Amino acid sequence: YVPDTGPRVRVNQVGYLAGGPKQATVVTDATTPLPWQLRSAAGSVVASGNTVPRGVDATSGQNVQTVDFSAYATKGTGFTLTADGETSVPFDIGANAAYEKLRTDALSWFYVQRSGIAISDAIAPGYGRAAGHLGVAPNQGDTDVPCQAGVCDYRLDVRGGWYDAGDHGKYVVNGGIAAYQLMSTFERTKTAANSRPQSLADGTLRLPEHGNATPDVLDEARWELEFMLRMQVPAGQPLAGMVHHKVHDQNWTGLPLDPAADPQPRELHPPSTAATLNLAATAAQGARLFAPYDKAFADKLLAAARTAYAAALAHPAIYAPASDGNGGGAYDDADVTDEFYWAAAELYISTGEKAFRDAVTASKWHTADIFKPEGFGWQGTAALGRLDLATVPNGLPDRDRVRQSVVDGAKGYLATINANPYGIAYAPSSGKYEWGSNSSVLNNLVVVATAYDLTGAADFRNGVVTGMDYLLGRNALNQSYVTGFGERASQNQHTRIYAHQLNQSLPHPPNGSLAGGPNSNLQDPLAAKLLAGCAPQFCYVDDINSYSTNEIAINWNSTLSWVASFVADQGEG
Ligand code: 9MR
Repeated sequence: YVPDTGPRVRVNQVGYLAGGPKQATVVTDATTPLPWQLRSAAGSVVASGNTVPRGVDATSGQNVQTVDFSAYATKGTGFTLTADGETSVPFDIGANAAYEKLRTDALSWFYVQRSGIAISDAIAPGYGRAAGHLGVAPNQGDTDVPCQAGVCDYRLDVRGGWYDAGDHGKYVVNGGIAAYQLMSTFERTKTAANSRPQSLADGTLRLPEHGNATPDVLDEARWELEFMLRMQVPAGQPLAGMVHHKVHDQNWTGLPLDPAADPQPRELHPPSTAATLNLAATAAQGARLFAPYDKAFADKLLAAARTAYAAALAHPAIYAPASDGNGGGAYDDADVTDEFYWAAAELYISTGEKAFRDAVTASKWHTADIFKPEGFGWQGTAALGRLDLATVPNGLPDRDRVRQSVVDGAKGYLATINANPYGIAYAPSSGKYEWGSNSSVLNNLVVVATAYDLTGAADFRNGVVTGMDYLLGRNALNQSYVTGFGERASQNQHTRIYAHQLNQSLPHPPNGSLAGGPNSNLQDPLAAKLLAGCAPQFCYVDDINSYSTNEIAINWNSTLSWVASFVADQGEG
């Protein structure tokens, strides 16, 4: 299998901010500098220079050179870049509008992933469908769901939330980080100097809650928070206050499958300490953010967060096992000390109470170097607490040190971006890319962006903007990983709903859908067959069957939303 990688000059296929950094990568045999030309849509050369040889890049195995045309700052569309006899796909200069669209599309993506509500074709043209999992035949859930055998003898109404990814499972661990990142996208507008709250206000996204005077991004996060609240074990039951880890089908289903047509029995899986702390953290975060808009909901969130945190303290080591992976993902985690830190941090920020502050400062995560090359994610959440302690006002005695730790972490990621000839913000020490690597790239960019918000130092902002180039086409595959953005964009991601590749009467995933991205471990049969021996950047195929390289997921679109929102806020054309 040899992928079609198109022209050897690799650019951000969406475009560059007029006032931002502008870099490209040339795949070539040449080891000495080559002349390059930037051409306008009309074909005239508007800038030129020489490439910089970068040698053989370990992430791709390619000999590459880089182009820096940052000095050219005139807006326009249809530019091309030529070097070594090859011409790039066309791109824009002055891409702010594209990033505004990316912000809106990436965030509006969550509405069409909603469970338990009919998706309106008027709101999401082409994506209307019946409500999924409201107990209407052939669905068997989620309004009255039993536990797995032997787990509990009550039933719960766990309707709502988002479908996690290409499957119809709903997982509290992963719902947590995704809801957090949507709320954080909003909370950033309260703390970052250059942010634009009006871009996330009521009426900005494609969702049904317009006119309720609540920012749309919070309405979307609330859809998941309400589900997570329903997953909490009721008072009077064993393990009251703990939170069920997940609800999903008894067995895996095939593709495509409309959620409303899923005939599988649904089951509640056991509570876990990790899920309980995901609710504690996000409900505490939500309590402070919803307070101005819906005091009763904010109070309910805070009460649930307190109950959950207390339950987790009482049951600190109930771990979701890796073996529980039939019919849904395991989301296993055998170390929840980082979730304890995150939850304590959110509770402390929202309440100011000493007990939570003491839990924060006593945690090993409070002073640990948490900004590792691998980055944070659903399983490692300490960074979520640290980032909020750094950005959201609070009374921590060592707050300056906390803020400095984020800046120091960001410097590491910035060095990674600058060292890689494709500007990749992710360099795991194993040398291998993991499942959902694109989300790791983005989560690292969140840290760099936060350092910009904390310091105003332009290097950090430029690093984030350059880091986006990789996801939007400046890479070994010449692949934009976001549907609808760029000439050569992913559009066959693994999903039961938008399975156009399998049934052409179904749509492709909506614009703004992020693919999981290259995964060196080739954990699905198609990838294993096609991609054996791949260098990290080549471990990807835009095929619906490759769930380990090409799925969609809520925790991936949430970080895309955060970073797209940050870049859109930079303006600069
Ligand atoms: O994103 C998850 C990744 O970190 C894990 O390595 C992988 C295997 O356990 O699971 C991924 O999450 C999937 C989940 O288990 C089920 N829904 C789809 C998710 C995205 O692929």
